Amino acid sequence: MLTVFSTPPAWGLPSFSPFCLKLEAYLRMAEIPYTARPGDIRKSPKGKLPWIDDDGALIGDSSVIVDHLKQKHGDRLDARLSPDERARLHALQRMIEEHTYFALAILRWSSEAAKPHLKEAFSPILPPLVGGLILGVIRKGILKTAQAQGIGRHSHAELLDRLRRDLEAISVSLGDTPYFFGDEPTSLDAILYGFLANMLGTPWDAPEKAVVGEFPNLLGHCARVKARYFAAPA
Ligand SMILES: N[C@@H](CCC(=O)N[C@@H](CS)C(=O)NCC(=O)O)C(=O)O
Repeated sequence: MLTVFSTPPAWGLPSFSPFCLKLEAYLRMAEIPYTARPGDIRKSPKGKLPWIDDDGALIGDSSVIVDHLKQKHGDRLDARLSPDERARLHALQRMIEEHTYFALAILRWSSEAAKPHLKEAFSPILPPLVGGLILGVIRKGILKTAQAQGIGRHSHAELLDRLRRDLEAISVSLGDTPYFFGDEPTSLDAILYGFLANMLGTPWDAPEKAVVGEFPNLLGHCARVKARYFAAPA
């Protein structure tokens, strides 16, 4: 049996982490049965969420997990892609996971309006008395890492502009097809869903929501994946 350890459901999403939601989307698209459980990050092999327990094998990092699943079950989503399409998938994945993510994380974790919603979302996985303190430590850690990397030194306006440029590249690449590379989803569609649903699903008036709203085909993509893969429980 495959168990996914992730952030718990919140704000109408199965998980409020883009990487955890990406993994759940991949599993549903590839029709691999799983159970999702809130994860204690201290037990994660890479110290981050998500991780999986697959018949006793503990594996961390959503991309390492997807590679493992491809080895075990076959490459159900990406096998048909040409070398050129694989190159585009790789470049967009790196941009989304290593750049868009950090712009999003800074905007989320530095928002005053987000604070009560993050506290509520984290409450099932944090101890009741010191949960608020731990959340403060997590917030500091994320913002400090972003400062050290460099992206955290931009203003919010600059971050929103960087986010807009990433989304524009994704939007142009998606075009007017239902999914990247055609009529059926690939692993890139799972990644994009994890991020878009998290940007659009925030219960506070997050500025990143309006930026996504500038790209009708991205709104359509998010709605399409949600209707097809997340209408029913796993
Ligand atoms: N490369 C990792 C990134 C995972 C990641 O950054 N997860 C976040 C939640 S969205 C996390 O666990 N953050 C806690 C921390 O950094 O201490 C993956 O693809 O799984």
